[in-house]
Amino acid sequence: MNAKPQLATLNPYDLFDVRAMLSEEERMVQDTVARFTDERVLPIIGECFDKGEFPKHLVPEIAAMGLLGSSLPTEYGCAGMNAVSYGLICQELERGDSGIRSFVSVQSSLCMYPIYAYGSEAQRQQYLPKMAAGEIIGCFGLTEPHGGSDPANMKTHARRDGGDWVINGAKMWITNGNLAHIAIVWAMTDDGIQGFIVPTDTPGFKAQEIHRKMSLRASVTSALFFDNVRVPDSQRLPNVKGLKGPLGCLTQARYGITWGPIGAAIACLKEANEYAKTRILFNRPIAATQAVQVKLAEMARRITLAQLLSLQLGRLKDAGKMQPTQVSLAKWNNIRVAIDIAREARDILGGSGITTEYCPIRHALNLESVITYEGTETVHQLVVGRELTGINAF
Ligand code: TGC
Ligand code: FAD
Repeated sequence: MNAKPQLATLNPYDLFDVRAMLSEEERMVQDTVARFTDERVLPIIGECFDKGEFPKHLVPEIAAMGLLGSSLPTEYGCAGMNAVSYGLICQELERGDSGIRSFVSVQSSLCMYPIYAYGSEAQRQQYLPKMAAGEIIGCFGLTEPHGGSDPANMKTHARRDGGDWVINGAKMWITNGNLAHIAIVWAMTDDGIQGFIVPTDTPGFKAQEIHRKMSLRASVTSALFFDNVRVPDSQRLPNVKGLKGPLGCLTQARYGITWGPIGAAIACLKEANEYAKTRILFNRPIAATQAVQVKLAEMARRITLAQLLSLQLGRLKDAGKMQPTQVSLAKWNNIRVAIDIAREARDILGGSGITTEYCPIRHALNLESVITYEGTETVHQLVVGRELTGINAF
């Protein structure tokens, strides 16, 4: 007969003790980033969001913790952490704000990764150590104004001219665009899509910040314009051609993004839970009503499933077995979970929930971008549908 189970007090934000499945090193990474978020991000982020400012002064601290290109090898000045650690970094940063996690995702997965995976040894040596140190900031230009979901229909083009390439075109919705020292630019050539490392001070390059955003306000988003931007062939990423180049980077970034919104969701559940226990209506805390408890329980259920999904995805990635369709399913699921939780938490806070004094509306608004970028929810549903049916419905 089984022994009677001991009743333990559970962590309400980790009901299945996912943390116990982490290695000591992974827990240390999580604790370090959690402390950074609590001490350095949370005290300022509401105001940054209100003002529409990215807290750039935090970049050196983020770099000093090894969070930029954290999974790349130490020989390039990076931390050489595993995929689960990268996921935990994203989760703890996005518990603060999606904008901070976005900065790290773009720098790590969309700029440092392609230089590492598709670049020459000289490009790796030139850029990666300085990018890990936060001295060179990158942005990633794939999306174009006429439609981001279908990047194969690329209008930005690069023409070979002797030993140089001449780039013309435009990119839209580019994170870090006005902060960046270099842009990873994907352009159509006579030989298919290719990637270029374009220093943003190259003549003909222009970044224009996009204002009036109601989402990701603590992040810089820009349009990029290329008017006869000339770069030498040594700035081309030599080891990839075709759409699989940028899509390979997106797989890395999307993996991290499956973890990030778990952090946002936990922050919202925590805020709603604490508020509900102190908000007295009809002579009792609203947390004592069945309706509110069902809502909180539903949030915890969905967070738990998302945590288990991302952990398994991370273990698959570390084993070299992760497939893009699995990433699509997890991105779709976990962001849907987080955005629903943020909206529900906002509701539990009543009128107070509409101010940025509390986090749910900020997270809900941010997650409107997160559910759109790196492939919209529909795109990821169609990727899973294509896997199931073998029919391309795009
Ligand atoms: P498809 O025929 O499926 O594939 C073309 C080639 O690419 C390969 N491939 C992949 N490789 C690596 N990872 C993946 N996820 C891959 N998916 C496909 C594929 O094997 C093939 O290779 P080859 O050798 O046969 O040529 O291409 P498709 O045109 O049918 O693609 C369809 C679709 C819709 C899935 C794709 O176009 C797509 O993912 N669209 C969404 C675009 C997107 O996500 N853009 C994001 C821009 S970056 C961004 O949003 C940054 S926000 C960051 C932040 O602030 O945090
Ligand atoms: P569209 O592709 O025009 O989609 C419009 C609608 O059509 C969506 O609902 C979509 O789901 C739907 N749709 C598309 N295809 C189909 C179909 N076949 N069937 C049914 N419905 C379909 N891009 C970068 O390259 N670099 C960045 O750093 C970057 N950062 C971003 C930051 C922010 C804050 C935002 C909002 C976006 C960012 N993006 C970036 C762009 C992002 O990747 C695109 O917004 C996204 O891929 C969608 O493209 P789109 O906005 O052109 O929408």
